[in-house]
Amino acid sequence: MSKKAASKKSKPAKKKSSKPASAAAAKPALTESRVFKPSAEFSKAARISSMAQYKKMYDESIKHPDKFFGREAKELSWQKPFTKVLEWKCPNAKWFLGGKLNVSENCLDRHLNGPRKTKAAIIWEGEPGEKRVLTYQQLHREVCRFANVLKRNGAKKGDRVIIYMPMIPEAAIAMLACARIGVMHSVVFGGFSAESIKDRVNDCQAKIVVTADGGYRRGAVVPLKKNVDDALQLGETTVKKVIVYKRTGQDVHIEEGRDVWWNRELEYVDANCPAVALDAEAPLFILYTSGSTGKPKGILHTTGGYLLHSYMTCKYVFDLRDEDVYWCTADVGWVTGHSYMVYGPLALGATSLMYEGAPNWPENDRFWRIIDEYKVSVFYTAPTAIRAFMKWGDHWLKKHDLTSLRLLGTVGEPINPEAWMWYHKLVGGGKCPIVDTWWQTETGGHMITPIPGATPTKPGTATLPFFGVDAAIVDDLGKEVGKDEQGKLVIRKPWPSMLRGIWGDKKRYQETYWSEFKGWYFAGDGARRDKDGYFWIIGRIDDVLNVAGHRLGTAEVESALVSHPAVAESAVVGRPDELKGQGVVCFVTVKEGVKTSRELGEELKKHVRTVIGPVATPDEIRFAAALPKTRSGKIMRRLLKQVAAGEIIKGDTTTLEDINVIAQLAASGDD
Ligand code: 7RM
Repeated sequence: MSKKAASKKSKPAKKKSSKPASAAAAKPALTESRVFKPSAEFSKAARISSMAQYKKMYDESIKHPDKFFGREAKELSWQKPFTKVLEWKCPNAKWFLGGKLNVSENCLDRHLNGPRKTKAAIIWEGEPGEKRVLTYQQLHREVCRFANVLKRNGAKKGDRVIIYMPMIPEAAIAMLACARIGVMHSVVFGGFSAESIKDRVNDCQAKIVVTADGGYRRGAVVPLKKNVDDALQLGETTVKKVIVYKRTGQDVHIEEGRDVWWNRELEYVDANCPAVALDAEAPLFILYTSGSTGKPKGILHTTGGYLLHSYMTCKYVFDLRDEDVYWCTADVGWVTGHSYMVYGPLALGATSLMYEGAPNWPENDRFWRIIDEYKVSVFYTAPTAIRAFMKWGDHWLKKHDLTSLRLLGTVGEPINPEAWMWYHKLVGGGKCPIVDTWWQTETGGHMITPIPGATPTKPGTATLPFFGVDAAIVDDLGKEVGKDEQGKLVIRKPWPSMLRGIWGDKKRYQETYWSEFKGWYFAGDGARRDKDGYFWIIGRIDDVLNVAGHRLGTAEVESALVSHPAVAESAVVGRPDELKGQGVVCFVTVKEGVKTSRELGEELKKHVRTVIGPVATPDEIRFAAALPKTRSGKIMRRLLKQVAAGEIIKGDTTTLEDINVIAQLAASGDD
């Protein structure tokens, strides 16, 4: 990067030739010439304040990972020091061997010996408007008490607990309580349905479910407890206890002998609960994420490496300080909520803001209102939210003072340069660095990201790899592609917070991530690098959609559709969507004798919502007489994508069994 191309005041150095893409799905702007350097003021105060410093640290992290990570890991609190940093037998990594520690102790107890004791750990606002602040001391107490409630209800080291909660502090309390006693949690997003809960409960053989009566979302009440009841009625279950937090006060069914009230249980326990010394490789949590089959994968993360990486990235990427009010808008049900609302910020002793509800409740300015009121200084959100804010109009922001912001972040999908510029100018007032962080449920934390006091940024690129991350873009044979050429994104070395497996499925772990290229992690994303070596993530190259920053397997939606009695076969594809990045289009063939209609289309949408949850709601159902298939019977998704996007069919169709079906599909839009 030439010095000339970057101005000090964080203004575009050159304005020409930057054609912002209008939709998120547009190709990355490799011609992007706008470069934004962090201001001298920001750099000076930052932990890493120059590219030279970043490069030096990066080189060490790659060449001498033992030394680099061994040193960083000493900043955590160890009950027994580790004796070896890494043992790598692909695909199995062990970090910090011999070491013992506890994640909850690192997030809580160790902050109680100094001024952080009375500092806000969690600032919370409910959707209806209630406010709560939990200091580190208070959070510690609540976590200890709830850990004792878990024990009282039979939780033992190594057990699995499902957490299905609204965005209230008790979600974080439940997670930390599990971590404290060596119980694994699996948080299920509150927008998932009974059926999804059941699948996850059964897959991980959970003993306890922690939930609430309900939660608030866009003025309505989400019937969480009812969904749990329904889930547990769907066949045999391993669940012995359901612990229910009273959030909304609505009527719920209480199953004698199985269900207990969180609030009542607290009366039976005290606030003493030692943090169990756990092996650095002890499992911490399972989080389910979509893959290219109908069955979500239970991604397994362990203790020491995961904690170190979430801690380190909060330190270097968000450059979090004691004075910051940090807000990550992700739900706790996604990995971002795990690493960047709970574990990372608390391990660093930061103040983490948590908001329960929707960004447009009661009005479109709720987020700006919160930033203004709490003087949020570091703000982390998703491109899909930014595009929605853009659409709602600038006047919503202008009513509020956003000058407390000093750093902005994005995650979840590629950000289109137009949205990046809007975020930079209108939210950041032109002065805040933006960290566009590429990572995955599997990676546990940031992998490709700017370092805010060092890396010059360009709208639309996640820029350069984080410490220890040996990222490359390769062709199908594993050869690195040239500048500006598209290829597959791989990681060639193990990193501390990498997934340790797929729960109960060693084979799938090996096949999904480590078989495409021997010895390397295959991320499932396509990408390119520009002349400065910056990574431009293009998006998934497998059958996984990214709808409003949420991962969704096309096969999951397909299996939900075929579970409806009217459906014979279905194929689900994504189509570019201005707001959500991708929309869900379902091609459906019905069974003999079934009549297609707009009503049936609506019914199928509702059916998918019921089976998977509102996140998976199809945008469009298109009925077809047949689906286009190759001679070997494979559905030709490439063609369907083009049909769904309204493009003219191009490319090779010679392997099509029945070319006529294409013409019929193109004309079949039902709504
Ligand atoms: C954290 C998270 C992972 C997938 C990943 C990408 C996409 C995430 C970015 C991004 C471009 C980014 N976990 N993705 N961040 N694409 N730029 N900054 O999102 O497991 O739910 O999704 O999301 O395709 O593979 S996730």
